[in-house]
Amino acid sequence: MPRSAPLLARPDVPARASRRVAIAPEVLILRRYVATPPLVAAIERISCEAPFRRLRTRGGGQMSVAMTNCGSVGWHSDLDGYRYVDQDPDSGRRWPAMPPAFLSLATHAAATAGFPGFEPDCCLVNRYAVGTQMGAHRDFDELNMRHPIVSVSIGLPAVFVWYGAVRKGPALPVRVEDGDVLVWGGTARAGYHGVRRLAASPGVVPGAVRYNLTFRRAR
Ligand code: MD3
Ligand code: FE
Repeated sequence: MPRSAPLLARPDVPARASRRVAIAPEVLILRRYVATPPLVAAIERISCEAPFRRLRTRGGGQMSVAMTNCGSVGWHSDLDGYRYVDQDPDSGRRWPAMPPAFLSLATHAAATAGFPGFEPDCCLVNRYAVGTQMGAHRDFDELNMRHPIVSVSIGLPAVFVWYGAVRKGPALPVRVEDGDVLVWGGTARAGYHGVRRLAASPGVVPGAVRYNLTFRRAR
C-alpha cells in the first residue's frame, strides 16, 4: 500500500505517524493527516471567485452550512433539487480550478486508505459557523460509485455521525479535528451520515469556523 507523504503532510507529523483508524467497514479516518493553513489560504482564493452561499433545498428550506466548489463540476441545490453543475449558477462562470495541492492530497489520502487511482473532479467546500449543522443524509447522486469519497476537516472540531445503511441506524459519533481526513469507499459510499450542530466552545475566537472539503468523482 502506498505510504508516500502528501505534498501537504504535516512537517511535524510524518505520514507514517498519522494514525489510521477504521470506524466502520470501508470507512477510514487518517488522524492529523494534513497541515491545514495552506488549505485555508486556498479556500480564501476559491471563495473570491465563487463566494460561499447558503443553498436552498427542494422543499423550500435553506441549508445552514454555506458552500462553494472547485473543480470541473460543482454540487448545487435549489428549488429544483440537487445536482452537479458545470458552472456556478450565481455567476454563470466555471467553478475555480481545483488547486494541484487539493488533488494531490485527495489522491494520496485515498491511496493510503486502500483506494488507488482516485481522480476527483469535484471539491465541495462546506463552511460551518457555530450553530450550523448537517442533518442525516446520504450522497447517492455521485454518478461514479467506483471512486471513494475523501473528506478533509479544517478549523474548529465537530462531531461527525455515521448511521450506516439505514437512516435510523445506530448513531456512531466521531469527533473530527483540524487536519483529519476521512475516506469512504465501496459499500460505505451509500451510508447515511451527518454533522452535529457546531458547538460554541469557550475560548474560541468570534467568527471561527469549520471548513470541510469533500472530494468526489461526479462524472
Ligand atoms: C460518507 N459533509 O457535504 S464529510 C456532505 O463534514 C457532507 O461537511 C460532511 O456530508 C461535512 O455531503 C461530512 C463527507 C461525506 C460526503 C459524502 C459521503 C461523507 C460520506 C458519502 C457516503 C458516505
Ligand atoms: Fe454527505
